[in-house]
Amino acid sequence: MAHIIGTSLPDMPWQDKPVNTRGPVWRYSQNPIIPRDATPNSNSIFNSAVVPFKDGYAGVFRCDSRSVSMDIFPGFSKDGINWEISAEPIAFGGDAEITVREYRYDPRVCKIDDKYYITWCNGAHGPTIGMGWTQDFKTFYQLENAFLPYNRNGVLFPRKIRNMYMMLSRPSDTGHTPFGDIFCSQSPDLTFWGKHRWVMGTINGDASAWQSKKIGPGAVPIETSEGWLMIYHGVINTCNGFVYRIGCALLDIDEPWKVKARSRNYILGPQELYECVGDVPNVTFPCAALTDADTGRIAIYYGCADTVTGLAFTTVDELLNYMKEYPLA
Ligand code: BMA
Repeated sequence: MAHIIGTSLPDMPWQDKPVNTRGPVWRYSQNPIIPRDATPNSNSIFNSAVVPFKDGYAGVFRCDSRSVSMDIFPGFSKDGINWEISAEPIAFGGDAEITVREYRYDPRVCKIDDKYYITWCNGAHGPTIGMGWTQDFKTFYQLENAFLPYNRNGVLFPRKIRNMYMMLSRPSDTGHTPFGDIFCSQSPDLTFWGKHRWVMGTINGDASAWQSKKIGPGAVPIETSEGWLMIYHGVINTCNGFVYRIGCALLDIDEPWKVKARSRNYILGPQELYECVGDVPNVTFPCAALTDADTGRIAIYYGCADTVTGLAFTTVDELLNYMKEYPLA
């Protein structure tokens, strides 16, 4: 059996797989866990990231306001399900030339050593990858933007690989990008990024049409005995617009731009009302996962219809077996 390489998290959110579940992922029965109006001025709360913190959890949440501006907000939870989200967005310290805010959205949080690094889509003369860190989710410091515009979906690996920090990302354009592949970049210091390697692209044609338009990394990759388990989003363009689904792939442990397996089928997609109806219909968008190394359990946090936040469950074996059952040849 494959196993997760990481820490124990025995109290993480969990429900057993219901009988008659089709596919490797099942939803939390009380979804959505975060409603659109959980803060005084929020229009929507979605595409957000959580991590274990002290004896509970902390997170960084995308809350669009009722003037429909996009920003990121800290939050805390005892159980990973019920969240207290700050009414005030994160204020970063750091170089004043860097901390200028245009817009900020789709945060990820990645613990490396004793710091929690936040990456997000940062407006800086076009979207790019903003970076910052915190140790307490109260005081935050911003680093240089990782890349030139345009880029979205910067996702760090949770440890150095061959002595380099690594980050997955999806280069893009200024607008609502009609393309997108996943790349892997390296840095010795979290400031200078290079050695940009292509990881994987869209699948044209009929083989796996749900990921035919663009793909982008989602949760922080999960280290397993078989390689890095990457949970990502894939998009198809339909007569009614984009549909965002969730897939998984397995990346080489030392050279994570090399893909060892990838699922032909999506693992989760918009099917429930709260995933299909909202400000942007038909979007499931993963930004985080909690894991328990003892049991192989995985809890995926995902934005639903760009409006609310959902939770879904799987295990490392479910995902690895599904990639074997429905391989992308
Ligand atoms: C992407 C991003 C996401 C969003 C998705 C669907 O380009 O803006 O934040 O969930 O579109 O609208």
